[in-house]
Amino acid sequence: MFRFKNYILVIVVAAMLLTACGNKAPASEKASCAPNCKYTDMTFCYPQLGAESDWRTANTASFKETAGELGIRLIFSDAQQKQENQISAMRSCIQQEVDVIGLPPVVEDGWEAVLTEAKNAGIPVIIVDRSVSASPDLYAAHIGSDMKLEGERAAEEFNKHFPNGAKVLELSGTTGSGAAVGRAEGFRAKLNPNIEIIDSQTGNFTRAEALPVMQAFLQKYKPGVDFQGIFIHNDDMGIGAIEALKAAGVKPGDLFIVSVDGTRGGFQAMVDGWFQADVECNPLLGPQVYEMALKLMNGEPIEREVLTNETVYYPDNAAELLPTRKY
Ligand code: GYE
Repeated sequence: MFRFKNYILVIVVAAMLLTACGNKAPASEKASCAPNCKYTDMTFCYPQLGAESDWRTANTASFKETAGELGIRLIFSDAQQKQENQISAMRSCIQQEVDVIGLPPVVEDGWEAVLTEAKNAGIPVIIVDRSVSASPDLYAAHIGSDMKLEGERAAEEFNKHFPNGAKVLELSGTTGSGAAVGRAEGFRAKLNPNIEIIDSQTGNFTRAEALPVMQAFLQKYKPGVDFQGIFIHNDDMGIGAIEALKAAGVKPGDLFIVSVDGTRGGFQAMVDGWFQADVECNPLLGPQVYEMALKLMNGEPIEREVLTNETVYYPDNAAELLPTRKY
C-alpha cells in the first residue's frame, strides 16, 4: 500500500512537471496573433543600460518616440550602467510575458543564464547596440554598429595625419563593453606600427569620469612632447577631456583628437577646433528594432546580424551639418 502511494505521488509530480514545461512555448514560437500581428499588439521590453551619454539619451528617445508613434506598449527601464539591474529588469519582463525583449548589454559577458530563461519562456531577444559573448542560439539577432570598424576608421585618421609616426593616448569606454572592446581592437589592428599607444585608461563613456582621467594623463605626460594625439571612444568623454585640456592651457589643434559617435557635442568640438574627426555611431535604432520584433512575432524570417551603415565626419563641414544633426 505504502509503495503504491509512493508510485502515485511520483506519477502526479511528474505530470505536474510536464504540464509546467508544456506551458512554455519553444523559443521560435510565433505570437498568438501571427501571421497578422500589428505594432499595436506588441509589448516590447527595453532594459536600457543607462543614461551615460548623449548617444544613450538619443537611443532612449528613439525607442520611446517610435513606440509612441507605432502604438507599441513599451516597458522601459534604466539600469544605471549596472548589469545586475539589466538582468533583473529582463526577469521582470519575462514574468510579465512580453512579446519581445531588446537588450543593449552594458558588458559582453555574463548573459547566458537570463538569455536561457527568455528562450525557455519563448520570448525572443534582439541584442541591440553592443554585442554579447553568449552563444548566438540564445538570442534571435543583433542590430547595432560595427564597433571594430569604428576603431579601424579612427586608426586610419591617425595614420593619415602622422605618416612619420607619433605617440598617442587612448581614453576608452566602459571596460568589458562590446563598444570599448571592439573600438580598442579595431584601432590596434589598423594603427601603423610607427604610432605608439603610450597609455590607455577608461572614462566609462561619461564626461564626469573622463575629466579626472585626462587630468591624470596630463600630470604624467606633457602634451605635444610625450604625446601628439588622443583617441577617445565617445564624444561625451571627449567633452570631459577638453575641460581638462583647457584648464592645462592646451589650445584647440595642439593635439590631434579623434572621437566616436557624431553627436551635436562632437560636432561642436569639431567646429571649435578640438576634434579633427568624429567617427559616426548611430543611436537611432528604434524603428529597425521594432520592425524586426514584429517579424519575429509573425514568425517571418529575419537577418541575424544587422550592422548600421556609418561614416566619418570632419571639421570642414561640421558647422554646416551641426543644425541637421538629430542627436
Ligand atoms: O558610443 C557611447 C555610449 O554602445 C555605441 O555607448 C554605444 C556607446 C556609445 O555610451 O556614447
